[in-house]
Amino acid sequence: MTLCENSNCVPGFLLCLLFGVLPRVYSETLSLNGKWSLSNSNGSVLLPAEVPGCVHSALQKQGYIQDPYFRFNDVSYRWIAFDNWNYTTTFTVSTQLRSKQKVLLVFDGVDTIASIWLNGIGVGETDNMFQRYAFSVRDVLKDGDNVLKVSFLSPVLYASDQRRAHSAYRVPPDCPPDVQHGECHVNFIRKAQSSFSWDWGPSFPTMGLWRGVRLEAFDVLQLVLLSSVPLYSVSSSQWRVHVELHVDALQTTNGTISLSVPELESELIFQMQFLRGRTKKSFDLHINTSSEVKLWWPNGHGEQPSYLLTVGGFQDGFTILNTETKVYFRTVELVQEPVVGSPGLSFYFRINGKPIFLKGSNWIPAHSFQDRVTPDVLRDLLQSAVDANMNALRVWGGGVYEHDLFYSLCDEMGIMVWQDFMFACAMYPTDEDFLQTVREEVLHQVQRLKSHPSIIIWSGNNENEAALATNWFDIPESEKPTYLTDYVKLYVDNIRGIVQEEDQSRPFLVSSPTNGFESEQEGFVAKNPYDAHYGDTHFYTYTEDCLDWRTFPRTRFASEYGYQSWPSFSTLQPVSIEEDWSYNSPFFEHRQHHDSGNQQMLLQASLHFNLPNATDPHRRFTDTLYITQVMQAQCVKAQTEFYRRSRSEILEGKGGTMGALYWQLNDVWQAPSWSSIAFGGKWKMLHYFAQSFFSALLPVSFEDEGMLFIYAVSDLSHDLKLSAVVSVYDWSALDPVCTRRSESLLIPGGSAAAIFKQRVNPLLGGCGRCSRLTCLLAFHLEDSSGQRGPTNHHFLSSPKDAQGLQRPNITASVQEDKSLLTVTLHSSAVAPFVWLDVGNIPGRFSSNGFLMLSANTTVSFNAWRPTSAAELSKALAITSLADVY
Ligand code: BMA
Repeated sequence: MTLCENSNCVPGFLLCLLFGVLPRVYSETLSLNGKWSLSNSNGSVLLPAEVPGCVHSALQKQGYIQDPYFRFNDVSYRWIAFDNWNYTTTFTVSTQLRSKQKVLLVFDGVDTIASIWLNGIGVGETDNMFQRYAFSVRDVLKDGDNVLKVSFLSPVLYASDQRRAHSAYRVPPDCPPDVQHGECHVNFIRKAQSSFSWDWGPSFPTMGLWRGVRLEAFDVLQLVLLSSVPLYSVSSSQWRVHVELHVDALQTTNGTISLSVPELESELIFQMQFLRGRTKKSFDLHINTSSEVKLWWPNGHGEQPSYLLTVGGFQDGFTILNTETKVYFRTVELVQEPVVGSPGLSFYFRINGKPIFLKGSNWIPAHSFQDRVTPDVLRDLLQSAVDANMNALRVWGGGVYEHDLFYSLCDEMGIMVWQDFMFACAMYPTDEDFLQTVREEVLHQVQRLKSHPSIIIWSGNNENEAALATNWFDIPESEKPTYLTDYVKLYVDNIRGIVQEEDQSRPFLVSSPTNGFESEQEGFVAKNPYDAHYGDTHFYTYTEDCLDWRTFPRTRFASEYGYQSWPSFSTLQPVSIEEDWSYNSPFFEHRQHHDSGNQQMLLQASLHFNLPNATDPHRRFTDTLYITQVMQAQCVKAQTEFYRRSRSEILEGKGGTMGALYWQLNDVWQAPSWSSIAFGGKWKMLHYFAQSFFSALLPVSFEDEGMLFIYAVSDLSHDLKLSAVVSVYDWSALDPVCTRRSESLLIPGGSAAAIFKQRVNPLLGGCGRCSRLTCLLAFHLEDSSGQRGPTNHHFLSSPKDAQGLQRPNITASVQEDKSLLTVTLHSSAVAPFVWLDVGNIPGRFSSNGFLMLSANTTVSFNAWRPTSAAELSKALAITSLADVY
């Protein structure tokens, strides 16, 4: 029964005074985190182990194994995941805790197949890394020592047993490609799919208690979960916060509940009855229409204000519930509607009614051993995303549903999250046991995460629609219906069903890439899920010239694309020895998990750059690492700029691109990959480039049959009158040969338009003795107040053909003023891709990998630990393109 609603009735704190509400201890918690002991199946290994943690981390910490990431250890330590392991701890409980009516043994994450024994009695079993488990144990606890044992089965053997038991038909793929040195049948176990190896990662099938363990004891009732999802009604122009309380009541309990957002003067107080057992109660707290609700915006589009929602519950003068949570207000729509001049449908996100271009990348697990993903690791990576002007990340479906902190940080930083469910690049079984564990996983994750405004979409899987449609696994045509039925059963009937029941506040997409509504029309598996007229696309090519924009799909939304590079020497050095330091070493072969990846990088680089040929082998080696990063940065830049300039154009029915999420942001270990941030946090050249190519205002160039175009791309909310300024430089001189300026043009906020158009030959002809081989272009946008946005450049030929490009003999001096470290560079010539490397001093430069067009440039270094000008100066190495020739 509702006593009153909104602010014109009795506020909660007054209610406390009126009813004389007192806090009473109804619940007790005992953390079981910390030191446990760990043993293998025959008892030959016995050691202390940290919880949360995993077997590999414990073995390394106790000196049983070396760093698993060192050299070939991923293969040397395969045996670990073939054994069964026991985690054991002994604890005592207070009489106060034991006197409670109910005691739960709670595991926030068990990896993965385990049976749980308390004082020798089996209390539960687990089979899903992505669930939370709670077992009732009150009657098993005793005075004195209690012994808790968690027995893990080898995930590799379990997966292969499950595969064997599934005799009716194959569920491919059986095994990963040999080049990945991985384990088989990962699709039969609900565990991070990349933990059995991936094309960027090692095989470490972990086992352990990867999140917290505790006892929760209580009388009367316990709040199991609180969620709050703001919903906006267009018809009444009113917000309401949909609040759900999941309560475990030990007896039927009557109470007075209060919900309030004090800052918005909104409150709801009512009588409530909780029936015995676990129940979910839902309430709508209507927000006063007179209150001005401040909205949550993606990074670059506004602030991320939050409000506090407080929840109280009182019974007979005692507090039975007392908690608070943050609420952020925003709406999200995925717009798929007819497009003028196109046979397809649009595909873009509207946040708070505003169409937003998603700029960002794809997130993979930050470590093979999740216990090492510390708050600092998460914070640094997400801050790096924001610092590169990203507003979105896709949590890819082959890893894990991330830690709570990940999403809280995304909320605070304005990073929109495209959240996949954890299924990737495979078919999956759909027997009842498998479906049941998936249903519980999905329910748990949606309930855990739905209050986060950062999550703007749920997506069923990674590339499984495409895998079926384009037959990755050579499934005979006659057997295809079985797999189609399984596909719909898993992602549509089960996962989508649960998500839509639990969360109406954001869209659900069955797969990525997909044609969205069009895929649904075609029975959820479209003939061509990569169709650029619909939905999102993933696009990879390694052989075609990455600087030729004609090769890119003019898609509605690019959710994956990318090129590999090697990390810097300082990232590789700790996990290798001298004999590994050459591009063709066995170590370099071993670390490369993508077939022919090392050759593809050089092939792509050689299209535009001379490959390093220094006589000193170590120099040639580090130069080669450098050139792979130059190539990757240029390739992803070219493709991203193509997507950004395509936002306002529909050509031959295609375009209107509204998202560019390159593959991939981060790394799981020190290896070649598509990442822009190397393992350990060091920015590759690509990440520095992303700062520019994702900036809110960007000039983009391209040529079409000899015509040079410059587009102004704006993600701003307001219109700007801009002109483009194009300077022609000679490769052999530091001052521009000539400069051209376009007429000024009104560029509406949230659009891209051609601002400069001229044929290249007359442009050069009017500019001294310039030719395509001797000159290059630099350009920027200006309004009446001066330059707006970054300077960009346009090569008129491949840099390897450039005439006049010289070694620039760059000299540097490092200064320290208070705590600000700056590096001043002096160059004698135009220098492309100037790369400053300070080895393993952690931190980043304000700019790096840049084109140096003036004699002097100063950049600052933001150090992530205390350092000095002297240390920096000693470590500093500078490379530019001509230095590697
Ligand atoms: C896509 C991703 C990943 C993979 C990447 C690079 O397929 O979804 O599975 O790592 O491309 O190959």
